[in-house]
Order: sequence, then C-alpha cells, then structure tokens
Amino acid sequence: MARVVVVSNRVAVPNRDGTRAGGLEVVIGSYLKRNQGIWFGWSGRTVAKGEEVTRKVEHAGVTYITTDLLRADFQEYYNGFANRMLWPILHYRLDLAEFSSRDMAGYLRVNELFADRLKPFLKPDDVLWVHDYHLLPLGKALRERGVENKIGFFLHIPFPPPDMLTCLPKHERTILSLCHYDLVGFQTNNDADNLADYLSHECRMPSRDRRTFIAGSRTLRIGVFPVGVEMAEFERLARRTKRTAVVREVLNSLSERSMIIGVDRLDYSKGLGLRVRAFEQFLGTYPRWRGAVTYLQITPRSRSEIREYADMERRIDETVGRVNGRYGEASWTPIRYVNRPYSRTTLAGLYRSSRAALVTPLRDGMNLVAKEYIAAQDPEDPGVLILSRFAGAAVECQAALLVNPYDQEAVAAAIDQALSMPLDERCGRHSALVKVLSENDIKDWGPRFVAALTNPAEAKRWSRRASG
Ligand code: GDG
Repeated sequence: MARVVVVSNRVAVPNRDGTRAGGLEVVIGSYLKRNQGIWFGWSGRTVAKGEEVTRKVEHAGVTYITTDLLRADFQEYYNGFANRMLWPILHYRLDLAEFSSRDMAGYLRVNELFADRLKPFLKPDDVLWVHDYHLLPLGKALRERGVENKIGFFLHIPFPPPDMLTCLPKHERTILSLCHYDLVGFQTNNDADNLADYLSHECRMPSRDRRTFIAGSRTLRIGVFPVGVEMAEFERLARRTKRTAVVREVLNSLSERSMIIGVDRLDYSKGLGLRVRAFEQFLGTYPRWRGAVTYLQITPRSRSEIREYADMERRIDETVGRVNGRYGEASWTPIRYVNRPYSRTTLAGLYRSSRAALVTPLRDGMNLVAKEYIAAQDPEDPGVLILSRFAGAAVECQAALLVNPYDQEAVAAAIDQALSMPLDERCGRHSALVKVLSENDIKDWGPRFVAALTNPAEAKRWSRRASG
C-alpha cells in the first residue's frame, strides 16, 4: 500500500484536553488513526522572518510535519484571502466577501511555500491528499516543482454555482487551478455538479461524462465522498458519558425540563442569529413550552481576529440577552449560551440527554454535529434532529425534520413538532437515519477516497453510489 500524505492548513498534533472544535480535524484525525501516514501543514505558530521552523513529530504511527508561517503571510493567506474571500463566497455570502489582490498574492505565495517545504519529504510512490479551501492551488504549485505523484483534493465546505464563483476576481488563478489534481472530491452531488458546470460553461473544458475532464495533458476526475461519523463508537461513548459527573450536573440543573441542544463553531454560516430568533418566535407562538424547555447552545469562538466574526459575536450576545430578558424568570433561563469548548465525550453525553437538536446552518458542506447527534441517541428513546435543508447532511438525513433556516415560523413550528413527537415516530425516524448513516461510516471514507484516487474505476463507482 502506498504511503498517504495528508495536507491541510492546520495540523492537529494530538493534545491532551481533546476539546478542539472543528470538523476537518475530527475527520482527518479519525482517518489517520486507522490508516497512518503523514500529516503536513501549518504549525499554528506565526513568527518573525528567519525564525520559521519545520518540525517532525511521530505519534501512534502517524508522522506530523508542521511548518511555521511569517506573520504577514498568515494575515494575507489565512485571515485575508482564505477567510474573508473564499469562505464567504463558497458559502454563498457574496455580501461578506472582501477582495484584495495583496491577500490573493499572499495566498498563492503561502501555497508555493507549502509546496517547497513539503517536497523534500515526498517519496515517488506517495499518494497526496490535500484538504480544503486554504489549499486550492497547492496541486498546481507541486506540479510546477516536478511532483508527478497522484494528488487528490477534498473540499469540506460547499461549492457554489458558476454565477457565484465568477464573482471571485481572477478566479482562474484559484478555482481553475483545481485542474492540476487527479481527483477532486466534494460532499454532495450538487457541489460536484457546480464544478462540472464551471469547467464546461466558464472554461469550455471538454468532458466525457461531467465527472471526467480533459485539462491539457492531464485528466481531472470529480467524485462525491460525503463525510460521516463513527456511528457505533459514538453511540457507545454517549451511553457511557451520560453518567459522568459533568453531564449529570447539567441534567440536575435542568430540574426535569427538556433540553434542546445546538453545537457550532461561532461562524455566520451556522445561522446562529436566525436560530435564536426562531427560538424566540417558538416561545412566543407556543407559550405552553415556556418554563418547560431549556435551549443549550455551545459555541466555541473561532476566527475572532476577523471583524465580521467579532461583529456577529456581539449581535448574537445581544439577541440571546433579549430573549432571556423577555421570557426568562428568576427560576428559568430559556437559553444557556456558552462560548467555551467542551470535551468530545461531554458533548456526546449532552447530545444523548437532549430531546432535540437544532442544526440550522444557512449553508454547510456537510455538518458533523447533525450526524453525531443521531449517533449519540438512545434507540429506545431517541431525540429529534431539526436540520437545515442547506446542510450537506440533509441529503442523507431525509428522516430528520428538514427546515428552511430563513423561515423562522417554520423553525419554530419544527421545534414544537419535535418536542411533541410521539415515541413511535421518534423511533421510526431515528432508525431510518441510523440505517443511512451507518452505510456511510467515517471508517470507509478515507479508504474510499484513496482507492478512487489510485484506481479511476473506483471513483466512478462511488460517484454513482453517492446520492444527492
Ligand atoms: C467543516 C465544514 C463539514 C464543536 N464544538 C465543540 C466540538 N465541536 C466539533 C463537533 C464536530 C466539529 O467540531 C464541527 O464540525 P462541523 O461539520 O459541524 O463544522 P465545521 O467545523 O464548519 O467543519 C463542515 C466538516 O468540515 C467536515 O468535513 O461537515 O460542513 O464546514 O465534530 O462535535 N468539539 C469539541 N468541543 C466543542 O466544544 N470537542
């Protein structure tokens, strides 16, 4: 078996507290735990010129290679182009995108720097697997340095239609550079179709079947590989941790009230402001639930150094305060809003203790919280998932209560429906969801992608099988 070299912006070198919040780290960590290999990326440190270090650490069969970035490079590449331009555009938020050619130059420069620093570690038969929007042009930079290995790319976040992609100034320098990969993977067929449309209509690139494109002397294949979760392991973890002191303490503090849970990084794509307003509407429209249900929203901060994130944080704080002030009582706080991260085990126990989960992103590549919530439930007495139709997870989670997150009345009605749902309907929906999600356990995700990268016939098979 060829050695797999995973490349992502951030490398999660195992830490002791286990409270890191972020889908990509969870997914890659779970792949490398079983399949070993190398994980290359940024160390998380920014340094002054001349102080950059590339380090190599071995842990449980995985080699972690991390590299420092200069402060200015990080600012332009990460805070600038990746998170103020690509992240909003790829999440259909043209209104929040801020272009600067200086940031784009920094983005391209850091991708070249990654290629320079990675190349000395590569062996001729290594298979490279690059992750996410920070590294769209890394394949091109590696090819320019003579790397002829198989290189695949997986996008964890949504990929919008060409009309939006082409709002990205000089999009050929970033989006079109995907053609230097052998395989580009997406979460859903919708995302894959959008790249096919961009290549066919915008770039007039010939294709055989909208999943295979001829780009000069190279062939680019497009596939669909929805990320999943470890279903059985997560259920076991949730069963065990429901009895731990932290989870028991939360449950005791509810005084027999039902709990609704939300868990999201603090990000505008997650639709938190609208969600809190929908909960407010729910309390207004269905007064019988006042005092009978508590909504726990766990929201670790992310990217606080970017202005839009700081503004959003303030607005959500104000909305939560308003709802609690309007409906709360001395003995009951409707919304418990916490910005600190919890351990994965505590989260699992809290999911299992919640009567419903509110997962209402405005756009999401997949959304692992939705799947983790389903995995964590007690099959004899499961809670109900309320899920945005704009999360990639909605393709598989048709048995959830699917909602339009922009429609506050509909979300409020779905909360009422979830809390009133009879046991047999809850069990029926839950077993349908478990069946679908177990067929796409995260254990198979990485091997599937790597097989498709190294064996084109596999790619076709998987893109036909993946629904949506
Ligand atoms: C990107 C895409 C795609 C959250 N809070 C805590 C915590 N988390 C964990 C969750 C979950 C992960 O972080 C979040 O994953 P999501 O999928 O919900 O969202 P993103 O971080 O935006 O992930 C997304 C994903 O990549 C994978 O491809 O699904 O669409 O945007 O696992 O449980 N973990 C801990 N403490 C917390 O407080 N330990």
